[in-house]
Amino acid sequence: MEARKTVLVTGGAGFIGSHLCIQLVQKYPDYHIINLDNLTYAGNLENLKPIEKAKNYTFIKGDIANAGEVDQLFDKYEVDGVIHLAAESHVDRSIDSPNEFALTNVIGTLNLLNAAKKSWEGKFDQKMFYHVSTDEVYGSLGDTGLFREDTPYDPRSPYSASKASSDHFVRAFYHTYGFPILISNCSNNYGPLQFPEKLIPLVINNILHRKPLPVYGDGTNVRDWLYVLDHVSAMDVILHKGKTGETYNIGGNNEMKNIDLVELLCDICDDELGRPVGDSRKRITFVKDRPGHDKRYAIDAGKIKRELGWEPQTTAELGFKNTVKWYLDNQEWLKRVTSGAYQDYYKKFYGQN
Ligand code: NAD
Ligand code: TDX
Repeated sequence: MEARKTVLVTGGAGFIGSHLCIQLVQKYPDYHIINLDNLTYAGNLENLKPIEKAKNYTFIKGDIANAGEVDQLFDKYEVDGVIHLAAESHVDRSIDSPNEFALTNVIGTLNLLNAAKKSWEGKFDQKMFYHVSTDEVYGSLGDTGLFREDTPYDPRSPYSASKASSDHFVRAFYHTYGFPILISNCSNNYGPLQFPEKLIPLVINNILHRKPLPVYGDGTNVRDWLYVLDHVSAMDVILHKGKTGETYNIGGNNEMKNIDLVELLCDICDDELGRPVGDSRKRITFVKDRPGHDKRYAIDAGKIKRELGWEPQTTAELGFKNTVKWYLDNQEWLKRVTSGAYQDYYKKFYGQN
């Protein structure tokens, strides 16, 4: 992508999207960054305070599942690139209400593809649709092995099924219409601004309030953790250097069993909070397992390193410490997002949500 471009980020008020918007707006003053987000429970404009008044940034409240709204945006703006993150993203919620995941993650993606294709007809060579996906589409690993870009898809939760389906539609547009696409499949992100339904902020929040720390099953499930700003730098590199039609896996080279991670968080928190050694570990509680709980995710991120020169920069030690510190220093943020006060504000501001 060249300079002076209009880049549409979808889901830019969520965890990863807000870090991405801040980075793009500040690093590329020549770009116009448009953030399209429906402000679901996971979207929080407070996350975007550092850029809310920036001249090269526009926020639009809109629903990707509404084709009319998406078409209107593409009629109004000459969009050059899309980085598509908007999604329902929590596996546990997908087990409860799979249809919402199909609507946003599949139909929403299709609406964006249709609108971009119509608007970009005749100029595909100057455009890019970058779809941000997850390693969960590859399914579940045993004790060994890594997900590669050519690992067959085997999604096992409604969430990962919806993400897999959206990946297939994006690739289908490339093969069928020559539509310009990029896809990345990333492992578990962590860092500031993550909604406290996900393991790491949930555990930190519960430690703070001396509540039980729920570990699903026996705690031996493994995730590969990547600091969110490393994901942002990978997306930046892929957008600018990625080869049209290609998929890149992004990972942290940082596999951990859930129980080991929760114990580590307990220890960092106790240290930071001046609590006795071992105090929080006493509240670890093994609870009923997540249905269909994928055993292990692990990424081979060799392709993006070889071809685009990207690898994670943040060590686990620094990343987890920074993350814990951020939540401890931002307890008001935690309080607001868990109380739903920010949802009430949006309802008042936008009339509905
Ligand atoms: P998130 O849940 O924090 O944020 C999602 C954002 O999308 C929210 O701001 C929400 O308001 C918005 N959104 C939801 N439905 C919408 C709709 N219908 N129209 C417009 N906006 C809508 O998610 P996240 O963790 O930041 O993940 C972002 C993307 O990255 C997702 O596509 C996810 O699948 C992918 N991903 C996440 C991780 C991770 O560990 N969090 C890892 C790999 C890939
Ligand atoms: O309370 C909990 N206890 C627990 O043991 C929660 C919320 C989770 N877990 C386990 C389940 C997982 O093995 O911890 C692990 C991480 O869980 P989540 O934070 O819910 O993440 P996960 O299901 O692995 O999915 C995440 O990474 C990939 C994101 O939510 C997805 O959007 C992303 O695609």
